[in-house]
Amino acid sequence: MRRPIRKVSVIGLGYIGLPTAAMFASRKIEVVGVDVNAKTVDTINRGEIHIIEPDLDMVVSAAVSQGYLRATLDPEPADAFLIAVPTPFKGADHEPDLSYIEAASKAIAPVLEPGNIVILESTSPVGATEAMAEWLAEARSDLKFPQHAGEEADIRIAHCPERVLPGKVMQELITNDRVIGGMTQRCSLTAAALYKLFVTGDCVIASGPRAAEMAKLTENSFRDVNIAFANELSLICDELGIDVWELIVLANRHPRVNILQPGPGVGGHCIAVDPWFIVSSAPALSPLIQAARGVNASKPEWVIDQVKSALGTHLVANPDKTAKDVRIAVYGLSFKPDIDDLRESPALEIAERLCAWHAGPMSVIEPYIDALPETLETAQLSGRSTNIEADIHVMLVDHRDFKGSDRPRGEIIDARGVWAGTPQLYSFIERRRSDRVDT
Ligand code: SAJ
Repeated sequence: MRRPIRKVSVIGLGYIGLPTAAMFASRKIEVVGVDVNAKTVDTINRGEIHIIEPDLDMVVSAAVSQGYLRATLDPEPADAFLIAVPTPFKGADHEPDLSYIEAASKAIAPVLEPGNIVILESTSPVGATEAMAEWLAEARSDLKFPQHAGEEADIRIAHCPERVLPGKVMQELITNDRVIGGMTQRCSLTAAALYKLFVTGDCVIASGPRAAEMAKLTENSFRDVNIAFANELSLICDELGIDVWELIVLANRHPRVNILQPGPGVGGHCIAVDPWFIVSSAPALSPLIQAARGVNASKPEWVIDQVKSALGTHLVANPDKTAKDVRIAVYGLSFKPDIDDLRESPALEIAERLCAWHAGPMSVIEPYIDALPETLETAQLSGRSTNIEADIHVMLVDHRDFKGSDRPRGEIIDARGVWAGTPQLYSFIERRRSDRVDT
């Protein structure tokens, strides 16, 4: 039984759920968002947002004022349920934590009706959609589910992983292709019809949820492994006295080479997490993925060591000074350029560890925040000006505001290549980056 989609319920109103809910609502579909956080629910019902994502505020405000979007703490009946809750890992073995998916499944089970579709959007380890289907079936023995009834099921179930880039979510939600892994063919077709309400990209139907789960994990692991290659090159180049930014520009002139950019480490809530979901499913078969995680996770330590050695060099050259007299300037705290998101940020980790270690004054230049986190309370926030007097300059995030800024005087630790090379090389790098990276 397939019924028309009149009402969509989105469970989890975070970085993925809220933009997705707003997108359906902008297409004049009734959307009810469900979240466990009362403050989030209130904020959205006022037409405001609790996260930063370009253009999201306008779409939410319009959708709420026109009556297409509202938020609630308690699930209610709908035609389609989209689950967009966190899937972190737990413990030293990085085991995936499916407790949020389990809780969301148990929360919606009582309101499910024949003809509904339930779609898992959260990035998940292989097998999570089947686990979700079982939690739902256990809670609703009166309904038929696809793992037992196939196409005769009352409820359709699919995995459709979110794949949007923070900072470009409202655009990529529409234009990106969607991978859809239904538990049956009809589950996939129902999910595809739902996304086609706003997606202009292709809805690509996978053989099932396991392939769709693995596809998403593979995309982020691909990026992690490639960034690790760039980060490893940066260490090798430092040892050999070669400018890694120049090296990458040169090597990328080959038609089949496209090396990504080194940095202070890999941050965010996806790329540093998702590879572990593959590793936990096949630990003995994933040495490359594990090694890449190791390379990227150790990069902050390497940057800190560079700062420590720059401080040593500065003190040798200035024997009248002690560490207390040495001024350090840190450029950028967010996990990647041009956003305010500090969660899982290697730049923030480096700044915090330097702040705890350094006896002298520290400035932080971060145009995207108004106040420093408590962990940096002894540092001074300096807005967006790069005209900072300091003895050691540590470039961590290549925000737009920093690019093209003059190389300051003093010791330089440039983890992003902002002050790298000659002006000609710099503008060439910029051209190549805008062609190839993060687009
Ligand atoms: N980074 C580098 N060098 C690079 C590119 C990125 O060091 O050349 C760093 C960034 O600075 C950042 C981290 O990697 O710290 C991750 O940034 P990102 O822009 O690569 O990715 P995310 O985490 O913002 O979003 C990723 C995207 N995945 C892919 O591009 C394959 C996005 O499409 C996913 O939807 C998202 O993960 C997710 O939610 O899974």
